[in-house]
Amino acid sequence: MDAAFQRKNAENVKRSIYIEEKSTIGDEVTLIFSLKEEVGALAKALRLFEEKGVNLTHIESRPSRIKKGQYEFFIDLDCKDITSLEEILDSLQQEISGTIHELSRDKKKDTVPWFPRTIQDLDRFANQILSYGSELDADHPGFTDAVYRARRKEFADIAYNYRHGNVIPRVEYTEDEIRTWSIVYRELKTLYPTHACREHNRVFPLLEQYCGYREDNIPQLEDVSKFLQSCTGFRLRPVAGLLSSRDFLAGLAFRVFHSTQYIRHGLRPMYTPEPDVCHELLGHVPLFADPKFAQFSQEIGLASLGAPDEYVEKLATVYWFTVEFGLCKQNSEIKAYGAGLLSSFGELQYCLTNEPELRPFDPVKTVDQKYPITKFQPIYFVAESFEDAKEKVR
Ligand code: HBI
Ligand code: NLE
Ligand code: FE
Repeated sequence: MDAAFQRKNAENVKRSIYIEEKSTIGDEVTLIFSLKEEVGALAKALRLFEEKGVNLTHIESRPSRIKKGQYEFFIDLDCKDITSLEEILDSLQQEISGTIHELSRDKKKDTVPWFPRTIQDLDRFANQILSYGSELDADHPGFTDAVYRARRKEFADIAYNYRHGNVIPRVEYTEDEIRTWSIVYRELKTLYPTHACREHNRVFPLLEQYCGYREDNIPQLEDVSKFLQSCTGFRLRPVAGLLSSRDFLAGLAFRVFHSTQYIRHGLRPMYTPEPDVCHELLGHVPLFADPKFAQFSQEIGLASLGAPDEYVEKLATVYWFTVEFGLCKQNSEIKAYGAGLLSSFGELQYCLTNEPELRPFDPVKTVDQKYPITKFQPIYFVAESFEDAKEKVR
């Protein structure tokens, strides 16, 4: 920003004319000004633009709702020369005593990122999957397993074809897949009573009762989604793999949880870096059935809608250290409530040993903490309660 512009800008702010940051010359500018209703007022105003050779590309008028007897003019113009524009704005204000509100001098910069406004809009980004997905990364145990890869593609296709409102297709899981599930289920169930938070332990028996949670059965997303809807209004939506943080968090704003349907490779049941059906159903689902936790999750989602990238990244970090890897205090003990812990019998054990570092959850500090995504976390943040975490994040 050059000094002259900065000065001008400061003056304009004092005169209650709001001018956005200067941008490359040649951009479209949008502004609103209001004029007293009198013969020739608009013509006089427009002449100012004409004199400076500024081309107006759009003009609309409406009666002012705030100032009786005044009209507001909404105009777009092509601004080739920033100094001319400054002079026009000055004249407009001084000679015609109009009030000016400049909306935008740089459309690109001001543009709010697209975000879903309705739950149906979530159909738009279901196909934008990052790194993992049906194309596995080279260090994945399933990378060289052709059968596993083909299977992953089947799951990806279900997700790609899914539209909001559809019944989530049921999947017949193979013997191998059920064997992997059994191992994960059995190991985790022995840890939950001592390692999981009380909310998780409260809901788990209901999932066994109503949703087919059993050692020898992988529950169906459709059944679980219906159950969740009856508890907190959260629903599941099948997804082929990792979504961007922005897309993923946007789902939460509508109480939609994007859920994978495939299962981890049988070679490494203890821990996988990518979400799979064990992670979603055993880690996330029990907590989304809890009203306080559901509210906390939705609020993170709502805050992300239309937010700038840096802001979304911070929210994703909060999400990571709470919803994914959070620990909390319960009756002077520390318990796991993060889904990444509750679905990995390796990390669930590890997180309550002396090995990792524990810090109090404080969004101001937590948002800037870096974290690894393919190994056990070196640092966990401990929340006082979901309520407390929610208040702090707010
Ligand atoms: N995508 N499908 C899916 N599942 C997740 O759990 C997930 C995601 N994208 C990003 C993400 N989680 C978080 O780690 C944050 O970036 C929001
Ligand atoms: N590490 C978790 C697990 O093995 O279940 C998955 C984490 C997904 C973010
Ligand atoms: Fe997760």
